[in-house]
Amino acid sequence: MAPQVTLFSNAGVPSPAKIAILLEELNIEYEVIQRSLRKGGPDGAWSAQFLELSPMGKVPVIVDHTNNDFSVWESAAILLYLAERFSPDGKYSGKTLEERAVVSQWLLFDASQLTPNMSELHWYKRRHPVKDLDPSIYEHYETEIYNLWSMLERRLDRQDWLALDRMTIVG
Ligand SMILES: N[C@@H](CCC(=O)N[C@@H](CS)C(=O)NCC(=O)O)C(=O)O
Repeated sequence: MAPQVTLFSNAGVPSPAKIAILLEELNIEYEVIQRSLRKGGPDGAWSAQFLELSPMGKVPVIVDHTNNDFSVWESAAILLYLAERFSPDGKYSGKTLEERAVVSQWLLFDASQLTPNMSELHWYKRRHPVKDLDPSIYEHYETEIYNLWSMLERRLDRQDWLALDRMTIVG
């Protein structure tokens, strides 16, 4: 069967997995196309053709073949789009104003707090360690991340799913 959705991804990075989990949950027929990050050429994320789909030259990006090849980049926006398009009853994105507010709250918490702090620490500590960097730089990110994960632990001590009483786009 022709795929309903194409997911542009890269096997070595985490963000596209969030999209693949939702595509599976929604039972959407999809294909995954790998893009080489920080490279031009036919398979590169910096090729002129890919930059038309993803102006930052990053993954994930989706193309919805059931909607005139409409494309979306930025994982939080992709999650919202897929949930609203393929599950319009609001099961995954919230059925009421209040449910949608709680889902948005955790979605934005991830996009603005959790993932950026973890990415920065990963970048400087694992991928590009700076010799003799003041340890307080690492400590700043480690403390911040510890506090954010503690907050998630406290939430998940009280309920099975992060946002609502069921799985949503934020888990
Ligand atoms: N906020 C974006 C981040 C996208 C992003 O940074 N993707 C990484 C992989 S997880 C990437 O493509 N990195 C390549 C680069 O920075 O050039 C999202 O959530 O979609």
